[in-house]
Amino acid sequence: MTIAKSAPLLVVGAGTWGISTALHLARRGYTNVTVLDPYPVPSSISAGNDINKIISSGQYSNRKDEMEVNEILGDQAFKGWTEDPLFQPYYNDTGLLMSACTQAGVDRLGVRVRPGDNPKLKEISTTEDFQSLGPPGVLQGRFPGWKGFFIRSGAGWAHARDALVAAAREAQRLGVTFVTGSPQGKVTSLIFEDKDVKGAVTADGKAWCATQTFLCAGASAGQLLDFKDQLRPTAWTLAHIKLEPEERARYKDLPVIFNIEKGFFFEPDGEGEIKICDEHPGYTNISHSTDGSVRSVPFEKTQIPKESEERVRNLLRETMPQLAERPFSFGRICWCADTANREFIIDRHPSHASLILGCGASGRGKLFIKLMVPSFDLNVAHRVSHTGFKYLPSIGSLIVDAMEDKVPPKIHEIIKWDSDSAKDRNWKDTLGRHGGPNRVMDFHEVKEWTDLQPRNISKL
Ligand code: FAD
Ligand code: FSA
Repeated sequence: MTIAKSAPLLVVGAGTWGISTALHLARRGYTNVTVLDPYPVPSSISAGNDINKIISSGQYSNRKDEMEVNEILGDQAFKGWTEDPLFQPYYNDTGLLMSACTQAGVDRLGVRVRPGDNPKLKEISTTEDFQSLGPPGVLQGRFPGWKGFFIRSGAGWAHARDALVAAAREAQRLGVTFVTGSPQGKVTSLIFEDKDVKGAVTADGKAWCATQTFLCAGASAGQLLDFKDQLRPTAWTLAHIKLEPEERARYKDLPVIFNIEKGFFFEPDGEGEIKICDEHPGYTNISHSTDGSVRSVPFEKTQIPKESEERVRNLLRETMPQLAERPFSFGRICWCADTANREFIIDRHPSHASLILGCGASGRGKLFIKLMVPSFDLNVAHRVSHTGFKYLPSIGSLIVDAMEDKVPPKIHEIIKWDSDSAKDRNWKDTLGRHGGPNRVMDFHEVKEWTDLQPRNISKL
């Protein structure tokens, strides 16, 4: 399908993938692009609106088709962080510890490394090994039962919020119009007409007619289109601890510490805040409709469950006990959209020809990684997760390829609309994740929440 460069194009959602889409449309010379979002950029409900996100390079599967696709997408993204002048300033190549504790966890541990000898990879097992990954006196914990690998370079973190805003500003400079805030940017429905989608209507009643519409609304996408159970909004939590001014320099250059059963944390940001996430299979907010259908409904909250606070503090007790009892300076829940097989959905809708989907950024998980670290006896296949922020520099290009009908067939096969994959979906599937109670939790079960000071993260 040939789309005129001046055709009206509409992007629903100015989050991670919507901004990337707008940027790449503009870079390819499309001159009439509008992006709608109920919140000013960076949206307070965007999963990407965060001080930092893990960035890691490619990972390798033992299934040739998936391995190839993963390498291509991973390489494109990493190239963006390291070579695109727009994104380079936000990437920090600090290194990344990938670790686990139980045998099941270790068996699930995926390391983005080619089988065989990799000089960037170091096996870590003793308390002293773990402690020496950080600057002196920072990782004071005993790391009880931890095992892992340190990826020395080619992995680290990006300042997520700043990178998002920089990409949106660049898209704007190249001519993209952002209509944000509610009601004017809040899409209430797509315009379904003649079996197609002809744009979207916003909460102020305005109809935005478009030649092509991109749905990039993250965990909220399912409120605008029937995904045939392909999306399950699932939430995780994050908390911040603010260091004292005199402590900040000491914690700088801490690599990303990630235990796939317990959680992860980063070096402090410019304001001296350390972000910590607990890891688990996630929280849903399930509601049952009278017609028997089941859905998980996202909501906004700048608090976290008390049980989550306890998991974060436990992670700190094992790694940086000196911070374990400090008050949190911020916390929130953060929603992703999990597909049934954890593959992305980047495709032209099969029955609405002018609708392009950029959804399901939950994680490329059908990847089976062969680890060749002899002492761990991991010479077998494992599933890992690979979530969507790290693709910010490049994913929009693939989404625009979907509009231009030029996604290479081998990639299309893996990221296509695939409602069969969600048939009789198990809404409780952990999708290969570990941690917490090792089951998908639901917010209806949460009895107690933190009482943290709210903060407006939608304004810079
Ligand atoms: P979002 O960024 O959430 O964007 C969706 C947008 O749609 C928002 O701006 C929202 O305001 C907008 N929207 C909603 N409703 C409407 C509407 N009605 N009309 C118009 N617009 C609407 N990934 C990594 O790569 N590395 C990490 O370290 C990492 N850590 C994570 C930690 C946590 C706690 C969580 C929850 C996720 C993490 N991820 C990470 C995953 C990553 O953040 C997401 O995969 C990615 O940001 C999703 O991008 P998106 O564009 O699909 O959704
Ligand atoms: O490897 C990574 O990029 C980690 S993404 C962080 C995370 O919190 C996951 O650990 C979690 O399982 C979920 O996918 C949300 O993102």
